[in-house]
Amino acid sequence: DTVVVATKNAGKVKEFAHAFEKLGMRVVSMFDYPSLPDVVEDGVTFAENARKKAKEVAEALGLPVLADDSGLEVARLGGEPGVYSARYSGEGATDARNNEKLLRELAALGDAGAAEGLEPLADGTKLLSGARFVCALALYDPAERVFVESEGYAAGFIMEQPRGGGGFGYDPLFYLSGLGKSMAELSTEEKQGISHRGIALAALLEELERS
Ligand code: ITT
Repeated sequence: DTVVVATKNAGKVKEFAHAFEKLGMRVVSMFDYPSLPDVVEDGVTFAENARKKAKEVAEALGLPVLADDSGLEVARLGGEPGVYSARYSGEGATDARNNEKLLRELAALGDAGAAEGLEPLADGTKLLSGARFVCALALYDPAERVFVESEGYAAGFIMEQPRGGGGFGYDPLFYLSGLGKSMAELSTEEKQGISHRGIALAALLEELERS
């Protein structure tokens, strides 16, 4: 009834804890194992990094471990920051600095090459680019030496100004046109229903039920 998640991201911990609580399970994270060394995330894909995190931590603990590698792909930036989303603003990166850097990079493009269909919102807020969140999940069982993997995506737009106080990371800048809200304006429960992480987790649980 305990799931080990190989993450040191408090936002992810909160979302996994919420999801697994509904299944009667408790989540422990790398905050509970402070002496484990950080996994070097040098993969070129989300899936590769998720597998690496799950396997290294699972082998160190001798337990099945779930890992999440995720990020934001911005169309007008050619898919950046992608796998570099956590450290986009460099040494000492924080969510706030990463968001500032994202707005700076998009502002530097000016209106040139702006994607079509980016009408401002009703209050005049400009949309700067199409974007999507990606989440790759990997569950590794060190006894069986098998992976179960899944991916999830959430499509939206980058707004010129942040909105909402929920979520984490790039959520305040990520506008969901279907809901007319930013990802940071959703409750944890609502975010779970539509997010890259919620979708990837549902797929992983389905896969586990089949196997
Ligand atoms: P762990 O590796 O310890 O899990 P991390 O923050 O380094 O934590 P990643 O390497 O997967 O995790 O980087 C993910 C980054 O992508 C994260 O720091 C956010 O900036 C962004 N991100 C991922 N999921 C997000 C979400 O649901 N909402 C907003 N931003 C998200």
